[in-house]
Amino acid sequence: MANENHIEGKIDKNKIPAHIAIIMDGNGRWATEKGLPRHEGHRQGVEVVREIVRYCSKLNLKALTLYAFSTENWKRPLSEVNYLMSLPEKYLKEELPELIKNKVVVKVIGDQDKLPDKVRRATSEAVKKTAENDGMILNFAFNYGSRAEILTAVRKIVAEAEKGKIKKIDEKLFSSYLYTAEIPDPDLLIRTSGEKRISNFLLWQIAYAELWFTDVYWPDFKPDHLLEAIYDYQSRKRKFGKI
Ligand code: V0D
Repeated sequence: MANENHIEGKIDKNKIPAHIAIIMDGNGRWATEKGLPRHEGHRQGVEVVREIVRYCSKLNLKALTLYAFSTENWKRPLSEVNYLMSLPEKYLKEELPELIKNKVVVKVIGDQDKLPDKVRRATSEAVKKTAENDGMILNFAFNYGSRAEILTAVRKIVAEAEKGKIKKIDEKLFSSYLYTAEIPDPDLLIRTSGEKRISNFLLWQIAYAELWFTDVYWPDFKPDHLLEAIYDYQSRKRKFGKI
């Protein structure tokens, strides 16, 4: 890591948020404003995923969750959906060896049943090959929707309760039925590209998260922007402590 970086020196390395979640928005707009087809924005978006994953792994985050594809994204033109579906394989083909070297644990949350077989095979291979690692959890939200996740959990809990298998329904039990069961809740949620919405992302899990929004489009997002968000997170936490 280069150390002339001004913002880097202001960060308290002992108070890095354990889990950062990112809504990677603005790829299409980035491309359109440059007169490029939308898929060029997605292509550049993958490069940024690479860079940010490496950087977070070096910062010793416990978990990084990236919102890659929502259940609403199927409504996009077929050509764009098809291009998006090629990205997990492309990313994993190029990055899996390095992820393994860095002890990263790859996870995927969302409804994987409705994904093309080819894509599911690629992601489940990565999940399997990294499951025993002990480094950062890299969690891709892929065909993910938070309300559907909550309803799926409710249905499972009701089914098991009817069989008399559940004693007490509390927050801990409920959390254990979500896709994110093994992952601590996010401390910091970042959304790029100026929209100030949650868009059905991790509704239960962000109950206590700090929210950080930037106008920067995802393809222009740099490690320095991440540090800016972490710096802001740390100064908000300090204010809380002083009450
Ligand atoms: C495009 C910007 C990595 C957002 C980032 C299918 C939109 C790049 C993945 C990925 C996407 C997903 C699962 C996995 C490994 C990698 C990815 C999609 C889009 C949607 F196991 N980037 N990426 N998936 N974009």
